[in-house]
Amino acid sequence: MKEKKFINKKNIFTIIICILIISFCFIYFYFKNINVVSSPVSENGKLNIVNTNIINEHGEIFNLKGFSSSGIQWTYEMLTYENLKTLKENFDINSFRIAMYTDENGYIANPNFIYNKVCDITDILIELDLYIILDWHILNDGDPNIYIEESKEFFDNYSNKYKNYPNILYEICNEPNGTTVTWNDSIKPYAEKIIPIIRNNNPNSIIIVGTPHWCTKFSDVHENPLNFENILYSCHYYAGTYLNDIKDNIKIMKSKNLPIIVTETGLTDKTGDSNLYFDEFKNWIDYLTDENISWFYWSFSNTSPSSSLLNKNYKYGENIMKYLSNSGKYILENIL
Ligand code: IDC
Repeated sequence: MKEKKFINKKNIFTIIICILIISFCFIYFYFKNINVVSSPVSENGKLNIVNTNIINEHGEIFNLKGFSSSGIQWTYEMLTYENLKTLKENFDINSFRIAMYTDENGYIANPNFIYNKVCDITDILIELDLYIILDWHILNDGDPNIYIEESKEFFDNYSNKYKNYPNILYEICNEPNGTTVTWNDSIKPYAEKIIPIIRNNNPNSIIIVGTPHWCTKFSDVHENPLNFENILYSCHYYAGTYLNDIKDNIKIMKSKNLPIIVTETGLTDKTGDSNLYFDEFKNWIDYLTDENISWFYWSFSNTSPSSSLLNKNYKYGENIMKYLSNSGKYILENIL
């Protein structure tokens, strides 16, 4: 009887198919586990505002999405290269907002210390190729004119130092508030003094201006807008604090060619520490995405129990992904 050869045509074919399948599986699982690291600033360059959109240097619509820090006077130790890199890679953000409080032991109390911290964090974010919002975070000091001299000095120094980097957007007053703090008499005149100082160093930079009543009221703004190019008006929205007319107001702003950016939004109510309002938040983010409105989640911190991305057990130096709060997990799984 003729012995059957093991190496016949049929077997060779089967062996080749097996090798191909094994190689394919290997390549697939190898690359699946590697985060594809994005390069937002290298790819999109200097941003500009055209009508109500942010446009990249190729003329395409570009939306910023990222996290805001909490007050850096409390959280600078967690704003390290490692943590911000982990954040970028796992959440696929293209930007980060540095919240530099004026009051509450922030810039006004320790200008040199805080300025150096801001520069350290800015340098890290530049290295990570992220866009950066530098936020002059007024809050208890509801009128931006209270510290206008400090603001002039700060923005002159900072915009001069970083004038060659397309990464930076300047937010000149976080949340103006208080019954006497109006758009026409307080915020607009303040902006008209600060904007030329920044533009003198960095002529085409994007500047973000806070709006009255903690960035929720726009009627005076669209009656009397700023007369500068490349301006974004800031709107803040927290899912548990119902603002029924917010979308109507944004629509009016857009119809007058006044662009909006959401430099703070959160899953909680405006206290930053309440139940989480998942459905409301998801609807809001879907709306912002449809409308091409950029947004920043408040906040990358472990300071405020429910809105913070990390829970309070997080210790500096540990891997942030092990300490995601319920908010952090929700954002990771459902939003970004
Ligand atoms: C909160 C911080 C909290 C801090 C408090 C007071 O989460 O740790 O104690 O400020 O400084 C804002 C503000 C922002 C608030 C946030 C949540 O811009 O500073 O942060 N919020 O309350 N506007 C609406 C909500």
